[in-house]
Amino acid sequence: MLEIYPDVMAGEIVLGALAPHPPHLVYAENPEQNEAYAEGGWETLRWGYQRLARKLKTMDYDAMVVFTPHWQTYIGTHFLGLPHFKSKSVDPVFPNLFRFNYDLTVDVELAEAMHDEAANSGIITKMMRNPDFRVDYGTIVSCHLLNPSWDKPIVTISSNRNTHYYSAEVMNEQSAALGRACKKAIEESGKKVVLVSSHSLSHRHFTTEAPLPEDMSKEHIYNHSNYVWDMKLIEMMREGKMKQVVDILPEYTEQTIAETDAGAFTWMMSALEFPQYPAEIYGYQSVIGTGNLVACWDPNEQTRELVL
Ligand code: 2X7
Ligand code: FE2
Repeated sequence: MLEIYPDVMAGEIVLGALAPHPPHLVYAENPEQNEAYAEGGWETLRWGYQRLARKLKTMDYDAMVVFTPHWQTYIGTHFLGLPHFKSKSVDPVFPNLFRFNYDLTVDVELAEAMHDEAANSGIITKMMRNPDFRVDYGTIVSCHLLNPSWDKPIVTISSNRNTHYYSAEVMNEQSAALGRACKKAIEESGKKVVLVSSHSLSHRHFTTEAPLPEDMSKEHIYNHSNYVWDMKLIEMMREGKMKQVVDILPEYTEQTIAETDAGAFTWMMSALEFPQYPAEIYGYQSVIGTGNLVACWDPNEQTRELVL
């Protein structure tokens, strides 16, 4: 006789996105939430983002989980833990470009589930319950460009500064463990989740700004070495060699001062179980000298595309 089991809804990661957050990209889009005005700029990245945002609109998901380098915590990993945050986010380095009025919702249930699973696996964690907490611009830029209508709840995860306190190797281990814990929590939550790794690739940047920041005749990668490293990584992403990419991240991070120092990329790759399928590449461009890639990993073979 057939046994009937209750229909358990398994949660899943439906997409992982690499979503760089130079505030320049939001500035160049002129959304109503931002106070500054631009004459455009950085179209290669912005058009790539727009295409990825259209893909996301066709997908069924419950929440976006963003790991950001610009919420830096020195004791443990923190998770946004209140349902609503509203304030003005001002980029400390580029206040001329980014003064963004945000009003966002958080999936607190999912944040708590990831927090608890990470804590159970021995990671030091904390929920952020301060209603006056100002959400970092990394979260806001990546979420705005992936989902300009802000119609999905988010969760932000902080960057525990292991690279700087210990080493890039320790960061790789810690963020891989966090990725495993988040994956388990998502599966048990029954929710469909998009992961967002919010950062640039190579990250040396110019220390002076062009008189008109969006003057594209002044924009170029900081140096050729950074460019070659970025291209090597992208080639490996196309080939589906994500375990190998994560293995060389400590060296890459040191050579290019990459923003992979924050742990976000390792976290996302670990949660996706180090994809062996090709990444979807949406665009690469420099912003004030840094190397930036918009890409995603789609675990569903039916919807995975060759974009560029
Ligand atoms: O945070 C950033 C960044 N990652 C890259 C370029 C410019 C500004 O801000
Ligand atoms: Fe950054």
